[in-house]
Amino acid sequence: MSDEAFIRRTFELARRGLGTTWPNPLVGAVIVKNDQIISEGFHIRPGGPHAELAAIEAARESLEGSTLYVNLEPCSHTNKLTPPCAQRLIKEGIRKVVISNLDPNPQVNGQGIALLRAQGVEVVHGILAPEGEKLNEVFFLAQRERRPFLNLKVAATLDGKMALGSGESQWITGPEARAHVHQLRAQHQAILVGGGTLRRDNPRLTVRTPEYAGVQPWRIVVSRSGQLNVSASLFQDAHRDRTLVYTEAPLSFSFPGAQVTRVRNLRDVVEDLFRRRIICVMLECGPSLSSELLKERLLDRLTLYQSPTLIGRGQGMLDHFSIDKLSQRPRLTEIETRWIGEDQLITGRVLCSQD
Ligand code: AOF
Ligand code: ZN
Repeated sequence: MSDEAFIRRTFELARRGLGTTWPNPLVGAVIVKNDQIISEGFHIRPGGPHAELAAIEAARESLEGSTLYVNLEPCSHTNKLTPPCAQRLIKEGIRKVVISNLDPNPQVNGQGIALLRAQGVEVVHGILAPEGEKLNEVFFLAQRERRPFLNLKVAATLDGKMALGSGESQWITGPEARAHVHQLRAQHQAILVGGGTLRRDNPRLTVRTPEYAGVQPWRIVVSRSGQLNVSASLFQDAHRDRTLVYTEAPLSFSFPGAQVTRVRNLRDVVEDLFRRRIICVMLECGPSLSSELLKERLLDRLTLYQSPTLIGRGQGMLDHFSIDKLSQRPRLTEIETRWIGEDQLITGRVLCSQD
């Protein structure tokens, strides 16, 4: 098998950690001897073994002279409980390490590779690097921009409407798309809504899909007025310790202080989320908050469930966003589409214009 094929396998393994590794990256590793995979591993959760260590520990034979494939540069930082992976690979007698991406984490960032090379380990990197970057788009953006990655999820009609003028919005998309949203929730570290959505829909923002039983992302409410309903599910249900509130004016009721933060703007919100090590956020907010986030250039991905129906006059998904020239249009890149029941899922990275 080629280097590309083994690296592709590390991507597959890494993806098994999707939803549980945050704020850590998705990492898979395979160990190869005589062109055969002798062991595999992946990172499952923060505090747990890194992918390389999981693969080493799963091996049933000596690793002397073997090659390790891993999608992210092995770590070299020492301010933690377990020794850095690079040192461990050297100790095991691994002769060659093949990597997709360098680790942008300033504590690693090339030093893992330097450590391996200094000890005579052959290192190759950059294999399928664009695919590796895509797999870890959240981790890479968070490391580089010191803020969380925001994925806006919208259910809208062909003419871009999320609701009637009256506010009625249940349901725009079919049952398959709605089930898919629950899987998507489980893959994110947090789900964010605005105060308006909370008052109108009283959403639970729970994951209700059997294969993700036990997974509960953080729930985040962003409000200007602080006028929220204390009886809302997010403040009362069994997961209320997983609810965070960001508000400009004081909150209208009392809620544990560590979960309530006064902010001046959306930049303050994302800064605080990053400080709390929350880096992968799904937005389920309405047109005004979505529009404001787009204006602030804080939308990183759009995940649109598009129903093959029309509403005409109603609430557009970005009704409060506007531009002066067509050249200023934000654009989706790296688009993927597929059908989910009767609806089409369209997702891509949001690229804001330089104008
Ligand atoms: C992972 N899993 O498989 C690899 C990582 O907090 P720590 O000590 O677990 O270190 C996390 C950092 O280690 C992470 O930000 C990344 O830079 C590096 N590599 N992390 O969680 C892994 N290989
Ligand atoms: Zn490591």
